[in-house]
Amino acid sequence: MENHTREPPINFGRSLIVPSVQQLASQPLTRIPPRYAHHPAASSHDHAHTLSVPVIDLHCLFAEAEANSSAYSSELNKLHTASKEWGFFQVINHGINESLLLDFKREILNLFNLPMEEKLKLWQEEDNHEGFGQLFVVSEEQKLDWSDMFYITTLPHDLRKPQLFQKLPPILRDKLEAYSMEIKRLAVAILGQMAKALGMDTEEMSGLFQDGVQSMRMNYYPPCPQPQMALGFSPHSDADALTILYQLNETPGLQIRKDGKWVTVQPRADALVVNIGDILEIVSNGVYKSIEHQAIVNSSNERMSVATFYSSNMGTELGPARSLVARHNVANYRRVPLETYFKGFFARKLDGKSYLDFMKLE
Ligand SMILES: O=C(O)CCC(=O)C(=O)O
Repeated sequence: MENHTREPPINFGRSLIVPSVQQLASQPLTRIPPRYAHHPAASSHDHAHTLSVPVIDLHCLFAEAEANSSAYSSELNKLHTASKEWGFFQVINHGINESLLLDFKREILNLFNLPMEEKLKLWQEEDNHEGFGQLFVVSEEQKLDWSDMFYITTLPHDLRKPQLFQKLPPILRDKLEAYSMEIKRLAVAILGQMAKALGMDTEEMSGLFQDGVQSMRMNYYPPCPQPQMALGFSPHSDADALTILYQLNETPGLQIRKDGKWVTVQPRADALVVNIGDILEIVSNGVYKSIEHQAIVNSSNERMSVATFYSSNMGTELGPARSLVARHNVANYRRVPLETYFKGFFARKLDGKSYLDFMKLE
């Protein structure tokens, strides 16, 4: 007889439960509690640079790919340079329907505006970090970020936590489902172009990412009475392959570390922000770089964003692409099962790019 018992979904990690910053910030505060006060000298407000991150026109890239025109080669080259030198870029003409983006945005606003008793039903549990809360909190002494987030694994379906999905407001669930599929399509298409730019076997790239792990992190940064002392999101690089960030309003806050300086990414209503994560740095054998980024806060405006993380298929080994190792005659990173890699990432406090050092070979 067949055994119909379902395996429980993999548990990638947990995070200590912390209070809601949105609720804290709704009180008349003039100072922030000490646990949110980071190093005052680390102010990135005053010295942020105004360089613009590269903008890639995806229509040009996708529509001209077959024709291999000079417009295509020049856009592919722009993508390659942005991925090598910036690790971050904005994409325009991405093909995601504007009404879906607006509907999804409205539902995320509604999610963060639910009454606290409803939010508590969606709060993280002690043994798993999905739901409302903060990630990477491993000690009671650790400084906290001035933000709340809602984290959820969306793909593949068998990694989802059905109890969490069922508790989501139905319209949000529908919009999240549609957005998740669109973002997966976009991520796979961008990775396909990157394979070409890297000189990597395109089938190897599509094989690694056809059924990838996708999760989303919705971020809410309330206004902060001491913005120079606080951080919305501590500096980190992403563990995934490709992150696609939708900045839900026009309040700037995202900063990336470029040549040792913090550069603010100005939100553009017509663009999504894409960044290289540690997995793609490894798969590209170090040609593309994951870049440290952070979010700062301000005293007058709330800010919201949703980051969608896309990684390789479960059950695969993470390591440099074999077609690139053959081309470069060297493997610059070790190989580990993807699951081991993720569990190690979520078990730590976020600390810049330090987790990647463990994967590097001398
Ligand atoms: O809100 C932002 O701009 C940054 C978000 C981010 O880095 C993340 O969710 O990983």
